[in-house]
Amino acid sequence: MGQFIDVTQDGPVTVLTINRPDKRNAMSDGLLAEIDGFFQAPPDGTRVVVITGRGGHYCAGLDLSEHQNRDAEATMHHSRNWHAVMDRIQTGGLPVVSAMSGAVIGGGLELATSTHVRIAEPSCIFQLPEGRRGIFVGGGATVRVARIIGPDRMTEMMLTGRKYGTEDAVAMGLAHYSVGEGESLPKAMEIAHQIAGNAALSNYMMIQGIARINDMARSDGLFVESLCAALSQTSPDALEGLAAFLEKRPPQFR
Ligand code: 1HE
Repeated sequence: MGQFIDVTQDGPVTVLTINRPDKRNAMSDGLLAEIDGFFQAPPDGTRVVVITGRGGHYCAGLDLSEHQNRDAEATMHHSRNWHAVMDRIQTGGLPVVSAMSGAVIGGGLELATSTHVRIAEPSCIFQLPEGRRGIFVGGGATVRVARIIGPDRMTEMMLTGRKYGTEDAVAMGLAHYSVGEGESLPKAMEIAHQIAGNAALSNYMMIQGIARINDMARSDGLFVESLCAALSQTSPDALEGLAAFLEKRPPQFR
């Protein structure tokens, strides 16, 4: 619990709810610090995290009322801090599922694309309106959003400031699931529990490995894939997973 986030646990799944509905869950420095604190020390027993927003919006991006007061040096540090927090979410080792409605705008889209499974309701608005605000992205979109939809499409998205709806977002990969109104959190919980049933080391390798390998040269990536395979396939969970399959029973991982 914090001033801007609520945290609840359902077995191995911990739900982080952004709780600034009066500001459409805009990302103030205080909110970013609380999200960072959560991921630095997730509650004991957490195997998967779900992020959602209260009040019909996921996150309306950078808190623009705070942005007005920063000089260039402070803005640079602010952007680098966003990068550190978003990196911690993406490659901290825990799978993170986003249950999204309403605004997934600017920094909200940067947050979403740091998470691994994204579920969108019909009310979702995916937008990068920075050009209309006289600013630029700074929370990692040029890397994460551009790698999902491509730099060409991201340039067009930013130049026009267009709003993509859920079906387009799924087609482009900004979201992975389209669900009905009010269904994103139940679907996120279902998927999160399913992911929590995987071997923890396999999940860790997926979170740590795939995005990093995508940054590497082909030969380096293939070598690191072999290292990931060597570590996971010689773990106790691999013995259990393979035995469970052959014995036609569900696996019991650590
Ligand atoms: C905010 C913010 C915000 C709402 N910072 N206060 N993000 C944006 O450019 C998105 C700006 N927000 C919007 O486009 C709209 O607010 C929404 C489409 C999300 C929702 O519309 P609506 O009609 O439901 O609400 P509203 O009346 O516009 O806003 C309600 C309140 O939330 C209002 O405050 P109030 O005190 O007048 O009640 C708004 O000022 C406040 N609010 N969004 C601050 N973003 C790391 S760099 C990333 C760069 C970016 O993220 S740029 C994109 C920023």
